[in-house]
Amino acid sequence: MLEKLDQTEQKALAELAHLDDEESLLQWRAEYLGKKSTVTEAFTVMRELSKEERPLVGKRANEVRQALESAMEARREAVKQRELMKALETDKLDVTLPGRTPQVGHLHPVTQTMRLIYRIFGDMGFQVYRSREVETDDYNFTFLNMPAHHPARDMWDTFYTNQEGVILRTHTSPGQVHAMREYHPDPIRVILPGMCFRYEQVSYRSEMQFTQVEGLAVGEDITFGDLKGTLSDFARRLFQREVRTRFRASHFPFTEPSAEMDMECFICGGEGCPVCKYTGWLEILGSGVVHPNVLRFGGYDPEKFTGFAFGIGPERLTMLLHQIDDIRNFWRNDLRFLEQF
Ligand code: FA5
Repeated sequence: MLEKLDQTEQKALAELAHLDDEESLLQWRAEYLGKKSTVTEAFTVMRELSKEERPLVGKRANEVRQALESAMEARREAVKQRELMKALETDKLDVTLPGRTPQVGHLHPVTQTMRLIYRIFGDMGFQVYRSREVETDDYNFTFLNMPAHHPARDMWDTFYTNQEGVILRTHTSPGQVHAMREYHPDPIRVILPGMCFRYEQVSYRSEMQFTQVEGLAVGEDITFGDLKGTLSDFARRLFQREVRTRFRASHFPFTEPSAEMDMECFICGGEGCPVCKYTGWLEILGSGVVHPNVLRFGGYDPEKFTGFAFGIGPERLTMLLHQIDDIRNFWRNDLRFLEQF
């Protein structure tokens, strides 16, 4: 047995010197230190040996086991070091290589138009006033001079929530009353941008979800002339040239008198297309002189104060600015469209 142990030790150590990965090391351990190895066999057969032989074999078997175990640990460490050196050699990081450019997006074309609008009105002294997209029926209609069952409510098809009296706002006008209630009795000059929702037939020029930028000026001696001057100047500043606009008499329950402003349709050059419904003009906003009842709901005395208000459609302006012939493109999320702006 002693001889066999000596031979095994020599053979095992010789083999170990050639192993260079973890898997073959494990196989080696199973073979020379596992259940069927000579070392384990030596401990099993010891019982059958004579009293003299037993301690000798026991001692030798222990020595061999320890020698093999520590040799294996040393080999394992060496293999690990070699692998590390190899990795350092092959996976070298070349910091001089040009980096990969991250894909940065850009602002949505309508957001870009909104920002142009903020800047123009900012220059004219209007502050941005944010107001909520989910509104009460009172703010969206009643305080805008449209009591329950008023037929004018039919102008705006509405999304209702399952909470009584809570709706998605159909226009940014409810913000007028929020602003008035916050600022009264001081004069006001604000724009109120944001999303609006209408349960409407979608078309080339109309979406169910779209933005508006409301404007509101309240003070003493504010007239319809101020409104017209402000909006004409706005159009000039936005398009950076003289553009043809026209004011059409209209009706809104919360303004008196009321008007809509159309702009020459640049999409067809005035010749007529589906966007302008073959009229050569595109409606871009509704406006008027604030109705005395709305001033009263907002906390202002209509004997002393007057005001004007307007609601612009930034999608329509973006269509004119970039000659886009279908409003539905804005929500399609098609990169081929969006990347052009
Ligand atoms: C209103 O919403 C009024 N609140 C505007 C107003 C404000 C009048 C203050 C008086 C005083 P109207 O429904 O016409 O009005 O919409 C105003 C503008 O929003 C339109 O001129 C158009 O540019 C845009 N707009 C309206 N509906 C849609 C739609 N479905 N899709 C895209 N833009 C729309």
